[in-house]
Formats: sequence, structure tokens, C-alpha cells
Amino acid sequence: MTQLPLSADLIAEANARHAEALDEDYDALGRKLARTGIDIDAVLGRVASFSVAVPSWGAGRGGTRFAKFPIPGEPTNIHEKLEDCAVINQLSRVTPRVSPHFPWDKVSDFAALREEAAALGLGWDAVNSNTFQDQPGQAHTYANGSLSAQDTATRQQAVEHNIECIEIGQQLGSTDLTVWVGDGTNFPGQQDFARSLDRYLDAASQVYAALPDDWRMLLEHKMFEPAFYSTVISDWGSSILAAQELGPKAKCLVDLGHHAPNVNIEQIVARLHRFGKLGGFHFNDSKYGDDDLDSGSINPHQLFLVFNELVEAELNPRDGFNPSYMIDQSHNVTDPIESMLSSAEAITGCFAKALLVDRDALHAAQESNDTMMAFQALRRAYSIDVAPILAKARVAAGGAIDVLEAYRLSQYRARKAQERRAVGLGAGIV
Ligand SMILES: [Mn+2]
Repeated sequence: MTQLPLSADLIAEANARHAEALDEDYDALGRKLARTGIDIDAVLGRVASFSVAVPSWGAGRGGTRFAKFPIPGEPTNIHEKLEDCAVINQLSRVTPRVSPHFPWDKVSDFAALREEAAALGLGWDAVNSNTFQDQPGQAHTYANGSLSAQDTATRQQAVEHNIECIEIGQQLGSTDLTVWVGDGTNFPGQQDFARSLDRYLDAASQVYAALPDDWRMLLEHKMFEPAFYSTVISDWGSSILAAQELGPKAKCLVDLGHHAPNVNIEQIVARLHRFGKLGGFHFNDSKYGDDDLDSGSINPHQLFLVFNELVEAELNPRDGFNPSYMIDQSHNVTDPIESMLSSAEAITGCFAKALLVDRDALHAAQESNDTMMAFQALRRAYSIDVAPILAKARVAAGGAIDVLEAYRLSQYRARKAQERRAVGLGAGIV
């Protein structure tokens, strides 16, 4: 029995005020698309089957390395985070899975947690291990690295933690383990680049060996932070080399914020796919570095170009194209539920626009070296306002036409502020 957090009547009443306008906008867009041979209902069907996971840790105000400014009603444990994630999915109908993080989300009974999520209409996405910080009572410190640490016992501890994450994930019904290590250096000469990668590969292969048959190991690269001179899995090159070394179940995960400035991320997407190694995405946006800003808030065009490559990849699948999509951003100045509602809409919108690209026209222009018409094939799709398609998909699934309006009308956060204990101050996660 599903028990969603918000009143279905409240959503229906809010929708009723917009229904007529939505029908008009959808019909008008349908006529416009029909003139170019696109069936809007077919696009609607594709959008309705699209989904992106939300991270459990994204439900709280992340803060920065400098400070955290909690808001009243913020979740304090995995149960409250699940409830918030259920609100996001109830309104958006596009975020039906939660990506957990261990040990942050550890409970004594994972079978019960799985049922608790199911009752909220939620499933589980990739399980995230954490060997970038020490936990109370931990035997060996990660101060000098985890999977690549010089110390054998430290590496073994990191391997065992990852294997424990797989075991927890099996209980939850997940099939992906995302591995990001903070391992790296702050000084030239601090570590030998080759030997630290050798140690990483050796330890990662032990994790890989523990993967069930239907599982994948997603390697997330990051150029800097917390290490600022070098990181062990720094870029997509290191990531794909490691994934190729580990085996077919190892894939690369692209976090949009984890690249050098101005890198052509859409091209990286195409490259990883070409070699069957594109495993997943962490969506966010950035201006300067790994800023973890809301998806599509700074550079929505880049997000569209990434989805353009993903749609191309889907039409030209290699080695089981099935990337895992997740929002991964830090909410420092907004209500995390509102940010993820807004981000889910931005991400789905870019997917929808990518579906509208006239692929025949694009490919023909590319083949005949007609640069301007190739560009225009993309620009025409990018310029279309797909909001009516997204809203129709939400309404059909029980969601809200205007997600932020319905959320504010629900007074959800104010109610939670009465029920939940206050979150402490302090520095946030990075
Ligand atoms: Mn990430």
C-alpha cells in the first residue's frame, strides 16, 4: 500500500487551475511539431518513461567547505530523507529512485528500509561507498588515501567497505556500486603517480571480483578536491583505462562538475560510449569548477548537448547502453526539494529537446559538410519550449503541472519544521 506524503486532492486542485491553459499550449505545440513530421504524443511517451535518481544526501542543505546554513524541517536521517524524496517524485513523477550513501544512510534492517521506500513509491539506485572521510571507531585512517593507500590494512579496509556496500545494495534491490575516491596528493613528489594507480587497480579489482553477475561498478573521476595537486582517478582518461583494466562490469560515471574548465563534456560522453564504457551521470552545473550548482542553472545548452549525444548513443547502442542518471548537487541557499524539482524539470526538458532534433537532417548535413544546417538542426530543437510536454507527462502520472507552486501550497516544509529536530551547524559536505 503506497502512502505518499502530499494530498492528492491538493495536487488535483492546483492542477485544475492550469489544465485548460496546458491543453491549449500542448495542442499548439503539437500542431507546430506536426508541421515538421514529429508526433507530440510519441515524444510524450518517451518523456513519460524517462527518469533520474535523486541522492539521499541531496535532501539536506549540503553547505560548502566553509559553512552550512540549515533550514527548519530539514531531514535528519534516511527515513526523513526518503520522505522528502517521495515528495519530489510525487510532484515531478520523474525521480522514482533514491541513491543511498554509506555509512551515512546505514540502518539495522535494510529489508525494512526497502519496504519503507516502496511504500513511498520509491526504489533504489546506485549505492555509493565512502572512503573519503574517517568514521568514528574506524581502525585505519583514509588521510593518506583509501583504495590507493600505501598501507595494506587501509586498502583492505576500503575494499571491505565497498563489498559491504554491495551486500547492502543487494538487500535494497540496487545493481550498481558507484566508487569515487578522494585519493590524491597536494604536493609534487608526495606520491608516485604510477604506483598509486597500481595500488588502486589492485584494490579495485578485489571489489570488482565481489560484484554479483548483474551488477556494475561505476567509476567516478574527479580532477581535484579534496586533493588539489593530483587525484588518482582524475579524468575520463584515467577512468576508462581503469574500467578497461577491471573488466566489462566496470563503467565510467561522468559527473558534469568533475572536469577541467571548458572541457568538451559532450564529446567525452561520445567517446566513452564509443568504447562501451558510459555507465552513468551525475547531473549538476558549474561556473568555475566542481560548484555543484543546480542542473541546467548556468549552462542549459551544455546539458542539451550532452543529451543530444545520449540520444545519438541510444540510436547507435554499443555494449548495452543503459546509463544510470542521477542528480548530484549541493543545495546551499535553497530548499533542497525545490532545487531538485527544478533540476529534474531542467534535465527532463533537455532530454525532450534532444528527442526533437531532426536526426535525418542533422546526419545529412554532417555528411555533406553543411555546417550551418547541422548546427541549425540542433538549434531548432533547443529553441522549442517543451514545458507543455513535461507537464502533460507529470499530470498523466499524478504529478503537478506547476511543481513548485504545488509544493509551496502543500506547506510541507513548515509541517516538517514542527515535527523534526533541528540540524546542527558546522561545515557541510563537499
Ligand atoms: Mn558526483
